[in-house]
Amino acid sequence: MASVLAGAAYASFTAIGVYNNPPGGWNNPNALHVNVTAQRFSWSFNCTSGCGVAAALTVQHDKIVILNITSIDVFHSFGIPDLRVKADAIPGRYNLIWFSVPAGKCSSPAGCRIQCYELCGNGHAFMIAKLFVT
Ligand SMILES: [Cu+2]
Repeated sequence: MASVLAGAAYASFTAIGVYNNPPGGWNNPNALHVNVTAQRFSWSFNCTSGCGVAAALTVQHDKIVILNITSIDVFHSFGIPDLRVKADAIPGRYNLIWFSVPAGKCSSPAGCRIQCYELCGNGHAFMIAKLFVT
């Protein structure tokens, strides 16, 4: 029993370590840095290298992508279910999260779905964007 719990604890803390430590650190100059802004009922993406337009984020396979997420109105939550990525989008706060898309994920022309996970008003269900991978 104790070894099961110890195994679960080890796996949990290992996973937290991965989430908290992107390869190369949060200021990795080789990563794609994207400012993500939530507002009722849309997402907008702003990249240093021009990767985004409203409602679509385009990244390369295996690229480290670092998102800096905020909101300009109410609480939202940014999520990419296929990549198990999620972070709150809160006015006045900036939450960092990172991911990279492994080969074979999100590569169909339809891309992957980005959606809001915080009930934010009557358009919440339609607060959807797309992740495209090249
Ligand atoms: Cu919402």
